[in-house]
Amino acid sequence: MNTSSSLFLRALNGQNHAENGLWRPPVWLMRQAGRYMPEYRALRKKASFLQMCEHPELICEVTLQPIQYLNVDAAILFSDILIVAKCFGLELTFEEGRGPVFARPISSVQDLISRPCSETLSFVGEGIRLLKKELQVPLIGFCGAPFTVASYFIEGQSSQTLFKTRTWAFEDRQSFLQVIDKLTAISIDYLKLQVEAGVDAVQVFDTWASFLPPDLFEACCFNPLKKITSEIEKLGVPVILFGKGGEQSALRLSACGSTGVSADWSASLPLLREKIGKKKVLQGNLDPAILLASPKIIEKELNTLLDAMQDDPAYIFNLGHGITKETPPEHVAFLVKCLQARSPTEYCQGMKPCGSLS
Ligand code: 1CP
Repeated sequence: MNTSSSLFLRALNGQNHAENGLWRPPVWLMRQAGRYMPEYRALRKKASFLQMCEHPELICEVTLQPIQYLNVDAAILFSDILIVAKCFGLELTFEEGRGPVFARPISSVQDLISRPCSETLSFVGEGIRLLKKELQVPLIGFCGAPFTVASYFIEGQSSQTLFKTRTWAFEDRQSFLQVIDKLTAISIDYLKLQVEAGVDAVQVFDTWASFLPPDLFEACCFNPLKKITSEIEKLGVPVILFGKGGEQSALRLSACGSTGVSADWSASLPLLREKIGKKKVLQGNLDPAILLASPKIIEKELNTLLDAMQDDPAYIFNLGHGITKETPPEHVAFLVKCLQARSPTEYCQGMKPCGSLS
């Protein structure tokens, strides 16, 4: 993909400069494909979430849904961070109202015997190849970071506290780090598969990294993320790291050497810009709860954020976390249109004026 024709790739290069005095950041949204979209729910009536993740044609179709509906500047592969459970033969289901559930959570490093992604996750590569034929915007690949993925393998489900995970890390650090090492190796293998198939950038989700104290963060998050980032950026593909936990978490992640960092909604992006310096790409961080408010509030909060980041050549607009399933799709479309209306005229053609929904 040609960097100069993509706002997203330009920003990843730190080169999204104003043209004729006009500027807007690129936009894509975490969970831009998902249950808030009626088109997605219609497909989900016919297949389970995991069945959808395992079919190249469905991966392609669902990834394209928000591109067609929202006209965002990048696509993110439709999949899940827990799909790597397949490499270890772990039995995973997604249950209504409960989320991911592992039949047998892991309790020792011996529970993790891996097979290469080329054998277990080839459908992801096929999905990416189909997408690259269809897409006019860059495609973002992704994986979960070793610590965040380990927490689901160990807890067996979503957890507010990660007590089992943290206790293991304290009680037997050596075997815990072996688990992290295995997941680091599979993350690199999996991202390489995605890069070979054609993704233009990669986001690594370390959603729960901020749960760890500094020394464990260094061993379980910083070191593996640094390794994953350097292996992937060596291939010429930029990496963005995401974690919850405000500025402190974003600052910790920014030290791992990636091109970009994505902050959750509790961080101040201007403050982060000041602390991190001009070079690092910053992404985020509108509170997804704002999308449940009225269009008037959405426009006001969006403009506050954009005014604060005005003319930043290395800024990518996103939410501070994924779109929730309760979000009205027309609010999401409204957000994207308001943002694009700040742009050079070529992006504004055919748009209704902002506020037309309020
Ligand atoms: O239809 C359904 O029932 C499934 C809902 C759903 C969807 C659409 C889940 C279940 N995952 C996804 C897609 C998904 N997940 C993407 C696709 C690309 C996109 O459009 O953004 C991505 C990037 C993810 C990443 C993901 N999955 C993360 C990291 C980001 C985050 O949310 O913090 C995590 C932690 C997961 C695990 C997961 N997948 C799904 C659920 C309910 C959960 C648990 C979340 C939790 O514990 O809070």
